[in-house]
Amino acid sequence: MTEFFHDVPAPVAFAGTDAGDGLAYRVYDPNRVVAGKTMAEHLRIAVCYWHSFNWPGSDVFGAGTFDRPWLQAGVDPMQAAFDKQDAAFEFFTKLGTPYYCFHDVDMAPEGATAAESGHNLHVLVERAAQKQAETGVKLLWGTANVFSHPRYAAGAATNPDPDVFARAAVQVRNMMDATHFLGGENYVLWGGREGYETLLNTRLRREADQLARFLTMVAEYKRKIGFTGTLLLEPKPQEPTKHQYDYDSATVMGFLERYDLVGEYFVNIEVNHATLGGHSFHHEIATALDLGVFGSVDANRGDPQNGWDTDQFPNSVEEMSLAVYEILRHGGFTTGGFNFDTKLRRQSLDRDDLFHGHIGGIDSLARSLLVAAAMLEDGSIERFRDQRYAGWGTPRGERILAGGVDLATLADETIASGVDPQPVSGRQEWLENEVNRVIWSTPT
Ligand code: XLS
Ligand code: NI
Ligand code: NI
Repeated sequence: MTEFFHDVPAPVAFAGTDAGDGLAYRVYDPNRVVAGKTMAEHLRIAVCYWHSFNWPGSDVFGAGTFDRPWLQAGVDPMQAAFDKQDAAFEFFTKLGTPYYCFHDVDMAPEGATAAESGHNLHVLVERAAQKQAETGVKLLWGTANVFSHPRYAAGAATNPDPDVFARAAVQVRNMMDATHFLGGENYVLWGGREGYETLLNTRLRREADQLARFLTMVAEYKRKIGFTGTLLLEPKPQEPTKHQYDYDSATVMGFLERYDLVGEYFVNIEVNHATLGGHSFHHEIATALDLGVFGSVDANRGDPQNGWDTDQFPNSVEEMSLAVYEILRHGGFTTGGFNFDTKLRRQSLDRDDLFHGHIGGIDSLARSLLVAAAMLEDGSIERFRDQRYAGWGTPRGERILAGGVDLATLADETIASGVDPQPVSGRQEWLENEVNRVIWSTPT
């Protein structure tokens, strides 16, 4: 087997912040113990197959720019898929990350019929199992791409045509089988085209009922095959559709409640999708955790000036520290992890650019983990929050919340007692300074 990343020594090692400008981890030391677990156990990093190996660097205005020989026209599709898989596992191994994620069509070429596509997938998945056994790399999640093929232009589960729903069922059934067979820890459904372009041709209630029916069938099939991983929905507000139904974590939770699916599905939150929805990443993480629906993360960020999914490598320690803080505070990931659903920029042509992108992102997460652990240990933010809500822990607060008093009684009692509450500072600037104090003072 010829090496694709032949200029990169294997594997990329931890070299500390004094490392030169070559390929090395400056903060991420997989075996370093932080807050009771190793960095690798906390972060559970995954590399995505699609942007890194199945995307040629094209955009809406131009052709592919990357050096990905298996994507060239005229190569035999199965041989190309084997070469791509070899390069992908070489990359995972050299990067030293424990997990990867893929869609069916990233790994296996689509055939002329559903049966032929299923066969191709089967061949590639058997080969992936072999590669996983050889390298020790594991599958964080699998997913089916039911949004790229023209048949899905009007949605998969939400399509006006039941035959399209049925074709999506074929792909999802096959990918759930594949994920189960490969020991995947989660199964993701991103509703790329489960939304609308115009309300003029759309029946909202019907499409929601169809989506719920599909998700119910998926949850039943999970039990039928004995898959013990987590089912994850990936919220996104728009792109490619004008409006996507799984808009954000709170919308997903409302949908799960409406269709009796609470406990069956959790969310895979993407930094860039949170910001496209007009939220901070911190907001989406805190909301999902508080709603009990948090599952996993796609760590790629957006560009603050662009209104689309730029899928850039995470590099803001402040942004990621606040999210990791909330995750740690709730006990960390269970089956989830940080997937790099990240894209290189179209001008990043060298093979080692793929390493630089991932290494920088992983180091930023590792640094954020150190800061988050220090924030937790320091405790000043939680102390402040506890104090701010302390009134609700008094008998008076508890009586109100427990339903021990009705509106009129409460009003009458309040008038009689002459209660006159005074505004209290929210201390936002002090809290922001506290975060920076920890960021600046945490050693690497
Ligand atoms: C697209 C999504 C997609 C999912 C997997 O914006 O992020 O890549 O993660 O289908
Ligand atoms: Ni995305
Ligand atoms: Ni994603």
